[in-house]
Amino acid sequence: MKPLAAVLGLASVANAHTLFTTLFINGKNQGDGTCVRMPHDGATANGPVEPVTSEDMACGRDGDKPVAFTCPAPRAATVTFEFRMYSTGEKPGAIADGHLGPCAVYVKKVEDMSKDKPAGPGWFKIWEDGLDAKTGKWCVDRLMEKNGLLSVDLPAGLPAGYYLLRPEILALHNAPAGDPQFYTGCAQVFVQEGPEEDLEMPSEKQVSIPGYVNPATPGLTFDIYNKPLPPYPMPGPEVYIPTSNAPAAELEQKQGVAPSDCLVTNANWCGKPLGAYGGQEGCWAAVEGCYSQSQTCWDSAPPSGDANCKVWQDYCKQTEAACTAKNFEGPPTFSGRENLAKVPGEIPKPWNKAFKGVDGGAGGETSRLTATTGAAGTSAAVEEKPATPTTTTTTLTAISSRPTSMSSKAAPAPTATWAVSQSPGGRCGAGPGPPEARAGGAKAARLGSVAGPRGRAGG
Ligand SMILES: [Cu+2]
Repeated sequence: MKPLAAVLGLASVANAHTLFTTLFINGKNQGDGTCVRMPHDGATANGPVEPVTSEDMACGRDGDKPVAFTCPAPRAATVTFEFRMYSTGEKPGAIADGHLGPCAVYVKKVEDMSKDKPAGPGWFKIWEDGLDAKTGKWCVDRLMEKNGLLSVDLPAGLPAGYYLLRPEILALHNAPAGDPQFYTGCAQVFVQEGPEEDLEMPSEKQVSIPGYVNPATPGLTFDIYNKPLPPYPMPGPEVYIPTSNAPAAELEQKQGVAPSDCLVTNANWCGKPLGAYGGQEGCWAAVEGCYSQSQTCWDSAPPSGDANCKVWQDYCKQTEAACTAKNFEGPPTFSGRENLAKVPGEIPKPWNKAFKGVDGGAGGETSRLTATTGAAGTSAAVEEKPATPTTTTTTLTAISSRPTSMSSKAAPAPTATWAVSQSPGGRCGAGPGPPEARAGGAKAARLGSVAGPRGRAGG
């Protein structure tokens, strides 16, 4: 009989999973939830996607709904994905203990960010990390060491344009019981410059999501509690790094551009300046307009948080107070400060670099990162990170062949209202772990004390 506290503690930990919330481009924080598609329901947002054949596998639950902003990225930028156990980052933690398994990053080029479906063909994998046979450590172990921050270099061979970037974690703690747990979401990114030619993608390197894995895929049924561990069969296609010797071309971003005059943003919402006014009527109209924007902010705030909706609401209160005090000239100067969740650690350099073959990372049995042959210059350019051949850069301004929806207007923010509840809910399953892990002991009990409601056992 196990100590009750340990069992409950483990169950609580297991109920907290992970969620991709925040994107960094060349180390710069884009803002919590900015350019990120994530589930709308805060109560279950950090739960796994299921089943593995569902369309939600592409960009997670609600991943078919575009967000208003698409973040611009220079050619060959380093992008970093932040995974949080608690969606708003109000408590530390990247992913629940024991959720061991591989990670990967997939990319899909889209023509129209507001309309193209993420589910379906056109995905390829630009990075992966599995099991290090020497140390027995998984990608998730490395991700936890790096505080949930996963960095990859975008290939210099990506033509300029719109991309969905899809980091994926596969937690295998319950896999032998038929419950492999995928955690994923998508970032909307605009690559500003790239080779002036179409993306060349060999058919064997691209996959459909869903479709690229099924419940019987060996990497999804793998028993991580086996000793010794056999080599891990990475699911999905081989890594593919597009390369090109074509001259570079810049493209102008038309879709998803964040307005330049936002006083404050929250995820994909922008607080627009209140127009100048004088007189009682104008004052109260401004207050009303301010609260109306505020409502849009709350309604659109994703599980990653609403801190800047509060900042904006304070501004509305300030405006209202001025009207009440009969100071009818306005608006008041906005003095709120944009509020970002604390970044949990240093932005890591990419590890397990695909560009150099097996290198300074997992390596080991599962690594099959072969540098793409040819175009060695491109590889080097990525490694050193400067060399965009500016002498040959041309600027493509007209995007005449694109549909009319390529307007510069941002897509409307989702209008659905959802609870920004942060209780780490959802089913997880403690898994048929080894006895020592199940017993948990002091560590599990201690984690349990901070990890959430104790009574909620996983399914
Ligand atoms: Cu979990």
